[in-house]
This record gives sequence, structure tokens and C-alpha cells, in this order.
Amino acid sequence: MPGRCLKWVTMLLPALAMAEPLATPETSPLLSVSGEISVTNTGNEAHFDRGMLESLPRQSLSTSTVVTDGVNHFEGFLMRDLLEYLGTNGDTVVALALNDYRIEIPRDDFYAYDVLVADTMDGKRLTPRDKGPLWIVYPRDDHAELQDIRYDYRWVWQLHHLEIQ
Ligand SMILES: Nc1nc2c(c(=O)[nH]1)N[C@H]1C(S)=C(S)[C@@H](COP(=O)(O)O)O[C@H]1N2
Ligand SMILES: [Mo]
Repeated sequence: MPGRCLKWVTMLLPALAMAEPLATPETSPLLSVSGEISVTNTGNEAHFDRGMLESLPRQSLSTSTVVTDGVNHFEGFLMRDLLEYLGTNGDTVVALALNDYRIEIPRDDFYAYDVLVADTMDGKRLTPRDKGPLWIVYPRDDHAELQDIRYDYRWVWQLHHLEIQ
């Protein structure tokens, strides 16, 4: 019986954590989110440091990419989980990168596919030198339709800001 209770508590914990107000970053923020969100911690935006991002449910994905050789193993969190966490309300996610690259991504992508916001590749933390701190990674090898230039544009590396529209 105690084992059963523990199981339920463990299952419910992530849901409870999500209902909590968003903490404030303790180290420099890696990602900020603005626009149609209902959870904020810095003015109208939600700012996340590494610890906060690492507390989102972890997810991994192995895929080839158009800019690396072979198959790489990525870890991070699902973009969908972040959108849900922030209570987003909008059809479009605008992704901005450190090199000022900007692209609009339909929100539906993140519900149709398990799109990762990766912070590690092959067990190594992504840095701004190698596509970090965050890289939007599609499960390219699992879906033929994702092997298309339309999606290649959406693999934003050096991601640092999202605007929900
Ligand atoms: N941060 C950032 N991400 C980006 C880009 C960019 O210029 N900056 N280019 C996009 C485009 S147009 C493509 S096709 C893929 C691969 O770009 P690359 O071949 O120039 O590396 O990354 C996408 N992600
Ligand atoms: Mo491109």
C-alpha cells in the first residue's frame, strides 16, 4: 500500500510543480519568452536560467541533422512542454537567435511532432560556439516530411528568445 501511494505522489509531482509560480533566475537567463503567455517572472516576460530549464521534464532524441555528420543524440525539453508550462495562447512561435536569425514557426509543429529544445548533443552541453546554448531539434529521421527545407529553417540554433503571437 505505501508503495502505491508513493507511486501516485510521484506521478502527481510534475503537475504540482507546473502549477507553482515561475521562480526568478538565479544565474544569467538563457531563454526569455514574451507575448501571449500567462506565466511571467520579469515584467511581461518569462526568463529561464539553466537550472530552471533543466527542471522541465527531460526528453531525448536521436537524429541526423543537415549541419552535422551521422546521427547525434540530443537532450533537452519538449517545446510543447514549455508552451504548456507558460500557458501560451497563440498560433505562432517566433524564434530569435544570438546571431539575429529570426523565424516564425507554426505552433502546430510542436503538437504534431516531439520537437526538442536541446541543451546537450552527444552528452556535451551545447555552447554558443557549437549551436548552443539551445537548439531547436526536429525528429527528422522519424518523419519523412520533416526532411524538407521548410523545416530546416526552423532548426534554430543559438536560440535565446521566443515570442508567442
Ligand atoms: N541561429 C541560427 N539558426 C539557423 C540559421 C541561422 O542563420 N542562425 N539558419 C537556418 C537555416 S536557413 C538552415 S537551412 C539551417 C541550417 O543552416 P546552416 O546550413 O547555415 O547552418 O539552420 C537554420 N537555423
Ligand atoms: Mo537555409
